[in-house]
Amino acid sequence: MSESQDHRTVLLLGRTGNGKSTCANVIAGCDSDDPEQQLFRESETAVSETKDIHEKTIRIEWRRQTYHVTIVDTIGIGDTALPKEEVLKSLSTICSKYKGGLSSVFFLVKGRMTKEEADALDIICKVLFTPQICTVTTLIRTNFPGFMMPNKVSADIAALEQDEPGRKVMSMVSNVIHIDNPPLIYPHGKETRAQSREALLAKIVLSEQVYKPPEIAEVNKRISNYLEETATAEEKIARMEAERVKAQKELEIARKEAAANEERARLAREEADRLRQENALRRQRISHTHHSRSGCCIS
Ligand SMILES: Nc1nc2c(ncn2[C@@H]2O[C@H](COP(=O)(O)OP(=O)(O)O)[C@@H](O)[C@H]2O)c(=O)[nH]1
Ligand SMILES: [Mg+2]
Repeated sequence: MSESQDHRTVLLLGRTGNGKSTCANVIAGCDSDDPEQQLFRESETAVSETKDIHEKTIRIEWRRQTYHVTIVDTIGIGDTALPKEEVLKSLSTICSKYKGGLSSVFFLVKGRMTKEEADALDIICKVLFTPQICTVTTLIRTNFPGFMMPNKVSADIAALEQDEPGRKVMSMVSNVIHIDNPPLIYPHGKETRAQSREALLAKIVLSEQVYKPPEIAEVNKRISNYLEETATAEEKIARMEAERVKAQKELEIARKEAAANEERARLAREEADRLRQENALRRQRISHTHHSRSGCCIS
């Protein structure tokens, strides 16, 4: 499907548990806390409910205009270290599925930004896409109850710029949106989600740029190269670790041998002392007997 005047495609990226599926439901205006009724399955556990790519195209009315928004929910990235084979392969299908282009990429982060999250976005931008994707990428700060308060929002942005992962992500996005999508059972959950939705829809609808992903063949080649490079780096780390463990074991063996040698030397010294004392005692006894005998003769 190619982007037309009334069509938008939104890609949601982020770590598992950062609120991608919830955000997808909020964009879609799906107000249900019954998992069976939800368009995208929200999960209370840290286990990813989205193993692959889930998409839904929704008809949305916004300021008296109708839009068709394709919402693309994805597998978690940056959950552990860098995105690995499974994650990259799963996400690579985006390049063939959305050849028409992506109008918005939402990178969801809650709380402190981790190095793994920042690195994961970096790899995705470089390996799957191209740096131009930044022009349509927005950092979405979820779980941010103060999102309607400008001073809280600017304080959060200033805090993000304080450490390396935050700075890295800020250099890869074109803007930041703060939202809060609490569970619907929370007091004011529904109203809070509706306010978040306004901010998200404005961004989606008003986004006029479209990012066209590279050809899938090129992406697959880049994934293979990346996996090869990282495998070599990982092998190097594993080899260094094995060498460190071996050296530590050798040191331990040498230490134990030295301790055993010292113990043997101590026992030998003790034995020598004991023998010396025995000999001295024996000599004393012999001399005593000799003197006694001589004394007997005199009397
Ligand atoms: N309070 C609050 N909870 C959220 C928010 N976004 C998601 N959640 C909760 O966080 C959990 C994980 O959300 P989910 O959308 O499944 O995360 P995903 O793994 O990124 O798809 C769920 O229990 C949601 O109800 C938010 O903005 N505020
Ligand atoms: Mg999910």
